[in-house]
Amino acid sequence: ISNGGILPPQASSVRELLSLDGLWHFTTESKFLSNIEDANDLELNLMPVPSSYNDISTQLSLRDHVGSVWYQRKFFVPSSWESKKVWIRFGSVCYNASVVINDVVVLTHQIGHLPFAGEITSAVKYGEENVITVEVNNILTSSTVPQGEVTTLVSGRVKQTYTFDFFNYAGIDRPVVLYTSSGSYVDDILVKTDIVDQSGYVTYNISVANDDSSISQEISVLDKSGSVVASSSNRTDTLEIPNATLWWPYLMDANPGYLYKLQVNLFQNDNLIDTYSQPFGIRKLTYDNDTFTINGKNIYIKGFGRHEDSDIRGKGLDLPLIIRDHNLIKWIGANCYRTSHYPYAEEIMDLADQLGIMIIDEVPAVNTENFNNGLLENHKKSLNELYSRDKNRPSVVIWSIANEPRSSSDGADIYYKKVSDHMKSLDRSRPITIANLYDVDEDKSEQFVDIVGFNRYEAWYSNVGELDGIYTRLIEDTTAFRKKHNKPVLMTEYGADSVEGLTILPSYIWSEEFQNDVMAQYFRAFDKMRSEGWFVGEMIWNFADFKTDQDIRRVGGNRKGVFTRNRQPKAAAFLLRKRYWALANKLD
Ligand code: BDP
Repeated sequence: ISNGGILPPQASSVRELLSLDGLWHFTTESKFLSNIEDANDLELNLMPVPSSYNDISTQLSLRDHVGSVWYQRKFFVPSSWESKKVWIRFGSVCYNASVVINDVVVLTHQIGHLPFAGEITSAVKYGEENVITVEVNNILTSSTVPQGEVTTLVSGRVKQTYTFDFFNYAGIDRPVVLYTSSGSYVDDILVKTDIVDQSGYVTYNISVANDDSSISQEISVLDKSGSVVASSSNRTDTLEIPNATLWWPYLMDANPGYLYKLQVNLFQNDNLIDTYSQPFGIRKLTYDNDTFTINGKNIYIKGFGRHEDSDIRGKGLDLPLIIRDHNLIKWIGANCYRTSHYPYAEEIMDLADQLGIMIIDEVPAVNTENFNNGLLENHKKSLNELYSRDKNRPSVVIWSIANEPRSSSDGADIYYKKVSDHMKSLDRSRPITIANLYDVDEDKSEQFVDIVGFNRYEAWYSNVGELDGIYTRLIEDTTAFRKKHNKPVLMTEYGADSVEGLTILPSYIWSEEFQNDVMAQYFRAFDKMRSEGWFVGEMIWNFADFKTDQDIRRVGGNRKGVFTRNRQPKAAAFLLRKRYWALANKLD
């Protein structure tokens, strides 16, 4: 594994790129048939990449498979690549991956939802066909991130159990690419920005792999039209951009999501050996006990918890779906979402950067319990990889270091101090949060965050049907968090399930009316708390319905979406749209 950066590969005059997406051979039994026509069962032994594998076939056994599966395909490496370094990069594999090329293990990786890459220069045959096999294992244990447990049922079948509330999809769910580089290359780029008066300041640091004294560089900052607005010949520098166009969130400015590019050119003896174009936005975040600001303006978050989830493909990257989602996000007037409960695809994060959608970037640590050292190491590792991938993204405004940890248990305080110190050692420019489940007196984790996030399901999981209690209880709860921690407070989840088309008047649980009535009561409470200044945002659970493990509280999955799983609006979407647009006009 490359122990340096994880920059997304870019095709350029010096780097070539080849996609390995498409149909791969697939088996749960580690033996590949030479011809798929030889298969004597009903299912095709073919699997699309990218996609989760669970819902592709008709078999319960594959949907609920526990353990390894194998993917295999052939690929051709051009002879012209022989003089270069050759790499392979996976956008993510859930969860454990072992990559074999022509019988040699070239790469292994644990932890889903995060990219990994490795050099395969000496493993491939040039000007010939090669075979790649990827073993993907989905077992979750007490020390993996996220956690799970494997049990044996009365029938002898092995079952993966887990406490998190989304289906445990697995597979090669993001793109796979081969690419080339020169012997020495741009391994990583770090960009930080600041604003003083009208000027933007861009501080960058370029890491070069296999560096030597014959290598020099030219760095330029390009604006959106491609004009050079600043340049340098240093590896590390701070450049001034007079009259900078700032990166603003959607609906906080007429021109949201403005991106510059840091163009990095590496030379060796006057030859261009690498070139990389790193997008970034000029923006300044501040946070203290009372406020959270961007470019000097207070942020009020109007957003969602979401999932990467859709019919058939599960968590597989789906470009039509992600464009539809972001059209809906713009339509509804939201300015933010949390990547609950794991890092989302880089293609999704790119859209957020470009559209000015703020992101609360969450690690895959969901419902963490039974705190142990192995878990802590994996939790930290996932933070390292998340930071490494997303550190330059202007859209990322908060790091979420956990969702609903069992933070009232013994050891939770020690554990979360370590996790939060670790995140702070990586990045102090962004605040951190935890989406907390517990009451203020039970929770031991929020003392270590900058913005107190909490999830509440009044009139749903607690005091079911009691719409008239929501306002008082929520204000009491939120104020208690504020009093104890003296920090900004953010509602990271609230909501109620509804089955689209189920309409009952007067409202009754599971109906569209009930979901709307719950929301209306929360809105009253939010408005009251907003007037106090330290309440920094509201995020409804969930953007869209999504699949979960089988549970009698779930009707084909979790139905708290304001959109259906197929991305059509429920009544709730229109109510939310009215509120988010009204808030945008008031705040501008
Ligand atoms: C919260 C979890 C979220 C669930 C949601 C719910 O953070 O993952 O989907 O509740 O139950 O506890 O709808």
